[in-house]
Amino acid sequence: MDIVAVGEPLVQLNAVTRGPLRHVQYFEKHSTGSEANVCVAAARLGMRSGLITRLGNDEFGLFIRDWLRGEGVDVSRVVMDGEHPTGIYFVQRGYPVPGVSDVVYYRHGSAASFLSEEDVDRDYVRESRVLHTTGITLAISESARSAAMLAMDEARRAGALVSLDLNIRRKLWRNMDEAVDVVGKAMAKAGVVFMDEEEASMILGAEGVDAAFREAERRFGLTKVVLKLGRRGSVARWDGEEERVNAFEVPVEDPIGAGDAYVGVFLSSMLKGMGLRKSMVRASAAAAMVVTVRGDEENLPREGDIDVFLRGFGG
Ligand code: KDG
Repeated sequence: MDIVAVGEPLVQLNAVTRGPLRHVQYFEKHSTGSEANVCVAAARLGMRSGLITRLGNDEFGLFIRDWLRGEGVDVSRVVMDGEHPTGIYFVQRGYPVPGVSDVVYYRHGSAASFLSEEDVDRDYVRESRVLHTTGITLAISESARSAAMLAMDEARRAGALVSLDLNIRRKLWRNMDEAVDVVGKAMAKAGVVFMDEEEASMILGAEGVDAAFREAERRFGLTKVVLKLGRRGSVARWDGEEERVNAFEVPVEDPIGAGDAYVGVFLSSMLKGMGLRKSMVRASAAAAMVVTVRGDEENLPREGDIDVFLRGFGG
Protein backbone atom coordinates (compact mmCIF):
# COMPACT_ATOMS: atom_id res chain seq x y z
CA MET A 1 0.00 0.00 0.00
CA ASP A 2 1.02 3.59 -0.56
CA ILE A 3 -1.27 4.96 2.15
CA VAL A 4 -2.96 3.06 4.96
CA ALA A 5 -5.33 5.05 7.18
CA VAL A 6 -6.97 4.29 10.51
CA GLY A 7 -10.26 6.02 11.29
CA GLU A 8 -14.03 6.19 11.19
CA PRO A 9 -15.99 6.50 7.98
CA LEU A 10 -19.38 8.15 8.47
CA VAL A 11 -22.53 8.64 6.48
CA GLN A 12 -22.98 12.35 6.01
CA LEU A 13 -26.54 13.61 5.69
CA ASN A 14 -26.04 16.99 4.12
CA ALA A 15 -28.80 19.60 4.16
CA VAL A 16 -29.86 20.24 0.59
CA THR A 17 -30.93 23.77 1.55
CA ARG A 18 -29.10 26.32 3.70
CA GLY A 19 -30.33 27.36 7.11
CA PRO A 20 -31.01 25.90 10.55
CA LEU A 21 -31.56 22.15 10.51
CA ARG A 22 -34.97 22.41 12.15
CA HIS A 23 -36.28 23.89 8.91
CA VAL A 24 -34.43 21.64 6.49
CA GLN A 25 -36.68 19.11 4.71
CA TYR A 26 -34.23 17.24 2.49
CA PHE A 27 -30.88 15.62 3.22
CA GLU A 28 -28.46 14.08 0.80
CA LYS A 29 -26.47 10.96 1.68
CA HIS A 30 -22.68 10.90 1.20
CA SER A 31 -19.88 8.55 2.18
CA THR A 32 -17.38 10.56 4.26
CA GLY A 33 -15.15 10.48 7.34
CA SER A 34 -11.79 12.18 7.48
CA GLU A 35 -9.44 9.21 6.96
CA ALA A 36 -11.75 7.61 4.39
CA ASN A 37 -11.71 10.91 2.47
CA VAL A 38 -7.90 10.79 2.41
CA CYS A 39 -7.99 7.20 1.10
CA VAL A 40 -10.36 8.14 -1.72
CA ALA A 41 -8.29 11.22 -2.59
CA ALA A 42 -5.24 8.99 -2.93
CA ALA A 43 -7.05 6.27 -4.89
CA ARG A 44 -8.41 8.82 -7.37
CA LEU A 45 -4.78 9.71 -8.14
CA GLY A 46 -3.92 6.08 -8.79
CA MET A 47 -2.33 5.38 -5.42
CA ARG A 48 -2.92 2.15 -3.50
CA SER A 49 -4.80 3.11 -0.35
CA GLY A 50 -6.47 1.05 2.34
CA LEU A 51 -8.54 1.72 5.44
CA ILE A 52 -8.46 0.00 8.82
CA THR A 53 -11.81 0.43 10.53
CA ARG A 54 -15.07 -1.11 11.70
CA LEU A 55 -18.45 -0.44 10.09
CA GLY A 56 -21.88 -1.50 11.23
CA ASN A 57 -23.17 -4.50 9.29
CA ASP A 58 -26.17 -2.38 8.36
CA GLU A 59 -27.42 -0.51 5.31
CA PHE A 60 -25.15 2.50 5.94
CA GLY A 61 -22.12 0.29 6.58
CA LEU A 62 -22.73 -1.62 3.36
CA PHE A 63 -23.17 1.67 1.50
CA ILE A 64 -19.81 2.99 2.75
CA ARG A 65 -17.93 -0.28 2.18
CA ASP A 66 -19.24 -0.62 -1.36
CA TRP A 67 -18.59 3.03 -2.14
CA LEU A 68 -14.99 2.80 -0.92
CA ARG A 69 -14.47 -0.43 -2.80
CA GLY A 70 -15.89 1.19 -5.92
CA GLU A 71 -13.41 4.03 -5.53
CA GLY A 72 -10.56 1.53 -5.47
CA VAL A 73 -9.81 1.76 -1.75
CA ASP A 74 -8.72 -1.57 -0.24
CA VAL A 75 -11.44 -2.59 2.23
CA SER A 76 -9.95 -5.95 3.15
CA ARG A 77 -9.17 -4.63 6.65
CA VAL A 78 -12.65 -3.21 7.23
CA VAL A 79 -14.48 -5.28 9.85
CA MET A 80 -18.26 -5.45 9.46
CA ASP A 81 -19.62 -5.31 13.02
CA GLY A 82 -23.00 -6.96 13.59
CA GLU A 83 -23.49 -5.46 17.04
CA HIS A 84 -22.95 -1.73 16.61
CA PRO A 85 -24.28 0.75 14.04
CA THR A 86 -22.45 2.81 11.45
CA GLY A 87 -21.96 6.40 12.65
CA ILE A 88 -23.83 9.21 10.90
CA TYR A 89 -23.88 12.98 11.08
CA PHE A 90 -25.91 15.85 9.69
CA VAL A 91 -24.48 18.99 8.09
CA GLN A 92 -26.11 22.37 8.60
CA ARG A 93 -24.96 24.76 5.90
CA GLY A 94 -24.62 28.51 5.80
CA TYR A 95 -26.21 29.28 9.16
CA PRO A 96 -25.60 31.34 11.17
CA VAL A 97 -22.42 32.23 9.25
CA PRO A 98 -22.73 32.19 5.44
CA GLY A 99 -20.22 29.83 3.84
CA VAL A 100 -19.61 27.97 7.09
CA SER A 101 -21.03 24.53 7.95
CA ASP A 102 -21.78 22.95 11.29
CA VAL A 103 -22.09 19.26 12.12
CA VAL A 104 -24.37 17.25 14.42
CA TYR A 105 -22.98 13.80 15.18
CA TYR A 106 -24.89 10.58 15.88
CA ARG A 107 -21.81 8.40 16.31
CA HIS A 108 -21.62 7.62 20.02
CA GLY A 109 -21.34 3.81 20.38
CA SER A 110 -20.75 3.42 16.64
CA ALA A 111 -19.00 0.36 15.24
CA ALA A 112 -15.83 2.36 14.59
CA SER A 113 -15.68 3.52 18.20
CA PHE A 114 -15.18 -0.18 19.02
CA LEU A 115 -12.11 -0.29 16.79
CA SER A 116 -9.30 -1.77 18.86
CA GLU A 117 -5.69 -2.93 18.64
CA GLU A 118 -6.93 -6.36 17.54
CA ASP A 119 -8.27 -4.82 14.32
CA VAL A 120 -4.84 -3.50 13.33
CA ASP A 121 -3.08 -5.87 10.93
CA ARG A 122 0.51 -5.06 11.83
CA ASP A 123 2.02 -6.45 8.63
CA TYR A 124 -0.38 -4.39 6.55
CA VAL A 125 0.70 -1.26 8.41
CA ARG A 126 4.41 -2.10 8.31
CA GLU A 127 4.31 -2.61 4.56
CA SER A 128 2.71 0.76 3.78
CA ARG A 129 4.68 3.84 2.71
CA VAL A 130 2.48 6.21 4.73
CA LEU A 131 0.30 5.56 7.77
CA HIS A 132 -2.30 8.28 8.23
CA THR A 133 -4.68 9.05 11.07
CA THR A 134 -6.29 12.06 12.73
CA GLY A 135 -7.22 13.58 16.06
CA ILE A 136 -10.77 12.38 15.39
CA THR A 137 -9.74 8.75 15.83
CA LEU A 138 -7.82 9.71 18.96
CA ALA A 139 -11.01 11.26 20.36
CA ILE A 140 -13.83 8.82 19.58
CA SER A 141 -12.92 6.13 22.15
CA GLU A 142 -10.03 4.77 24.19
CA SER A 143 -9.88 1.58 22.13
CA ALA A 144 -9.83 3.46 18.80
CA ARG A 145 -7.12 5.71 20.23
CA SER A 146 -5.03 2.67 21.20
CA ALA A 147 -5.51 1.21 17.72
CA ALA A 148 -4.32 4.45 16.10
CA MET A 149 -1.35 4.73 18.48
CA LEU A 150 -0.36 1.12 17.84
CA ALA A 151 -0.53 1.62 14.07
CA MET A 152 1.61 4.75 14.39
CA ASP A 153 4.21 2.88 16.44
CA GLU A 154 4.32 -0.04 14.00
CA ALA A 155 4.61 2.20 10.97
CA ARG A 156 7.29 4.32 12.54
CA ARG A 157 9.34 1.28 13.51
CA ALA A 158 9.07 -0.04 9.96
CA GLY A 159 10.33 3.26 8.55
CA ALA A 160 7.01 4.43 7.03
CA LEU A 161 6.04 8.09 7.13
CA VAL A 162 3.53 8.58 9.95
CA SER A 163 1.04 11.29 9.04
CA LEU A 164 -1.22 12.98 11.58
CA ASP A 165 -3.89 15.58 10.85
CA LEU A 166 -4.76 17.15 14.20
CA ASN A 167 -8.41 17.68 13.17
CA ILE A 168 -9.51 18.77 16.65
CA ARG A 169 -13.29 18.39 16.76
CA ARG A 170 -14.29 20.02 20.03
CA LYS A 171 -17.57 18.14 20.19
CA LEU A 172 -15.66 14.84 20.41
CA TRP A 173 -13.39 15.65 23.35
CA ARG A 174 -14.50 15.58 26.99
CA ASN A 175 -12.23 18.55 27.68
CA MET A 176 -9.41 20.34 25.95
CA ASP A 177 -6.77 19.33 28.51
CA GLU A 178 -7.29 15.74 27.45
CA ALA A 179 -7.01 16.73 23.79
CA VAL A 180 -3.74 18.56 24.41
CA ASP A 181 -2.31 15.58 26.28
CA VAL A 182 -3.41 12.83 23.86
CA VAL A 183 -2.69 14.75 20.66
CA GLY A 184 0.74 15.66 22.03
CA LYS A 185 1.50 11.96 22.55
CA ALA A 186 0.47 11.23 18.97
CA MET A 187 2.54 14.13 17.61
CA ALA A 188 5.59 12.59 19.23
CA LYS A 189 5.05 9.50 17.05
CA ALA A 190 4.37 11.42 13.81
CA GLY A 191 6.69 12.25 10.94
CA VAL A 192 4.44 14.85 9.34
CA VAL A 193 1.69 16.85 11.02
CA PHE A 194 -1.11 18.86 9.40
CA MET A 195 -2.89 21.50 11.47
CA ASP A 196 -4.62 24.87 11.31
CA GLU A 197 -3.74 27.98 13.29
CA GLU A 198 -6.34 27.37 15.98
CA GLU A 199 -4.98 23.86 16.54
CA ALA A 200 -1.42 25.20 16.64
CA SER A 201 -2.46 27.62 19.33
CA MET A 202 -4.39 25.02 21.32
CA ILE A 203 -1.88 22.17 21.16
CA LEU A 204 1.44 24.01 20.87
CA GLY A 205 0.53 27.33 22.47
CA ALA A 206 1.95 28.82 19.26
CA GLU A 207 0.57 32.04 17.79
CA GLY A 208 1.46 32.41 14.14
CA VAL A 209 3.21 30.32 11.53
CA ASP A 210 6.81 30.72 12.69
CA ALA A 211 5.97 29.88 16.28
CA ALA A 212 4.03 26.80 15.15
CA PHE A 213 6.98 25.47 13.14
CA ARG A 214 9.41 26.29 15.94
CA GLU A 215 7.34 24.67 18.70
CA ALA A 216 6.53 21.57 16.63
CA GLU A 217 10.24 20.98 16.11
CA ARG A 218 11.34 21.92 19.60
CA ARG A 219 8.74 19.82 21.43
CA PHE A 220 8.23 16.91 19.05
CA GLY A 221 11.24 16.93 16.75
CA LEU A 222 8.91 17.55 13.79
CA THR A 223 10.66 18.82 10.68
CA LYS A 224 7.67 18.25 8.39
CA VAL A 225 4.69 20.46 9.25
CA VAL A 226 1.88 21.73 7.04
CA LEU A 227 -0.30 24.59 8.27
CA LYS A 228 -3.67 24.86 6.60
CA LEU A 229 -4.80 28.49 6.64
CA GLY A 230 -8.23 28.07 5.02
CA ARG A 231 -9.02 30.83 2.56
CA ARG A 232 -5.49 32.20 3.08
CA GLY A 233 -3.88 29.08 1.65
CA SER A 234 -1.24 26.93 3.29
CA VAL A 235 2.34 27.10 4.42
CA ALA A 236 4.66 24.16 4.91
CA ARG A 237 8.07 23.45 6.27
CA TRP A 238 9.59 20.22 5.00
CA ASP A 239 13.09 19.37 6.22
CA GLY A 240 14.29 22.94 6.05
CA GLU A 241 12.46 23.90 2.85
CA GLU A 242 9.57 26.35 3.28
CA GLU A 243 6.74 27.18 0.87
CA ARG A 244 3.57 29.26 0.97
CA VAL A 245 0.72 28.73 -1.46
CA ASN A 246 -2.50 30.72 -1.91
CA ALA A 247 -5.93 29.15 -1.83
CA PHE A 248 -8.05 29.25 -5.00
CA GLU A 249 -11.12 31.46 -4.80
CA VAL A 250 -14.20 29.43 -5.66
CA PRO A 251 -17.90 29.54 -4.74
CA VAL A 252 -18.40 27.60 -1.50
CA GLU A 253 -21.27 25.14 -1.21
CA ASP A 254 -19.90 23.27 1.83
CA PRO A 255 -16.35 23.61 3.17
CA ILE A 256 -16.37 20.23 4.96
CA GLY A 257 -13.83 17.82 3.52
CA ALA A 258 -11.46 20.47 2.15
CA GLY A 259 -8.76 19.62 4.67
CA ASP A 260 -8.87 15.91 3.84
CA ALA A 261 -8.73 16.61 0.11
CA TYR A 262 -5.65 18.71 0.80
CA VAL A 263 -3.97 15.99 2.87
CA GLY A 264 -4.79 13.14 0.49
CA VAL A 265 -3.60 14.96 -2.61
CA PHE A 266 -0.58 16.44 -0.86
CA LEU A 267 0.64 13.07 0.44
CA SER A 268 -0.03 11.34 -2.89
CA SER A 269 1.81 14.05 -4.80
CA MET A 270 4.79 13.90 -2.45
CA LEU A 271 4.86 10.11 -2.83
CA LYS A 272 4.89 10.62 -6.59
CA GLY A 273 8.00 12.75 -6.12
CA MET A 274 6.44 16.03 -7.27
CA GLY A 275 8.17 18.20 -4.70
CA LEU A 276 6.84 20.46 -1.97
CA ARG A 277 5.49 23.44 -3.89
CA LYS A 278 3.77 21.47 -6.64
CA SER A 279 2.26 19.10 -4.08
CA MET A 280 0.85 22.06 -2.14
CA VAL A 281 -0.62 23.68 -5.26
CA ARG A 282 -2.28 20.42 -6.31
CA ALA A 283 -3.59 19.91 -2.76
CA SER A 284 -5.05 23.43 -2.74
CA ALA A 285 -6.71 22.77 -6.09
CA ALA A 286 -8.33 19.60 -4.73
CA ALA A 287 -9.53 21.41 -1.60
CA ALA A 288 -11.09 24.13 -3.75
CA MET A 289 -12.80 21.56 -5.98
CA VAL A 290 -14.32 19.77 -2.99
CA VAL A 291 -15.87 22.86 -1.37
CA THR A 292 -17.89 23.71 -4.48
CA VAL A 293 -20.26 20.79 -3.86
CA ARG A 294 -21.96 18.99 -0.95
CA GLY A 295 -20.17 15.81 0.10
CA ASP A 296 -16.48 15.31 0.79
CA GLU A 297 -15.47 12.80 -1.86
CA GLU A 298 -17.47 13.24 -5.06
CA ASN A 299 -15.35 16.12 -6.36
CA LEU A 300 -11.95 14.69 -5.44
CA PRO A 301 -9.92 15.01 -8.64
CA ARG A 302 -8.31 12.46 -10.91
CA GLU A 303 -4.88 13.35 -12.30
CA GLY A 304 -6.11 15.01 -15.49
CA ASP A 305 -8.74 17.02 -13.61
CA ILE A 306 -6.11 18.79 -11.51
CA ASP A 307 -4.33 19.99 -14.66
CA VAL A 308 -7.59 21.19 -16.19
CA PHE A 309 -8.51 22.99 -12.95
CA LEU A 310 -5.09 24.65 -12.73
CA ARG A 311 -5.22 25.73 -16.38
CA GLY A 312 -8.61 27.29 -15.62
CA PHE A 313 -6.84 29.40 -12.98
CA GLY A 314 -4.03 30.33 -15.36
CA GLY A 315 -1.59 27.74 -13.93
O1 KDG B 1 -12.86 16.38 7.52
C1 KDG B 1 -14.19 16.07 7.18
C2 KDG B 1 -14.70 15.22 8.25
O2 KDG B 1 -14.65 15.96 9.43
C3 KDG B 1 -16.09 14.77 8.05
O3 KDG B 1 -16.22 13.92 6.94
C4 KDG B 1 -16.66 14.10 9.25
O4 KDG B 1 -14.90 12.61 9.78
C5 KDG B 1 -15.67 13.46 10.14
C6 KDG B 1 -15.65 13.88 11.52
O5 KDG B 1 -15.36 13.03 12.34
O6 KDG B 1 -15.89 15.05 11.81
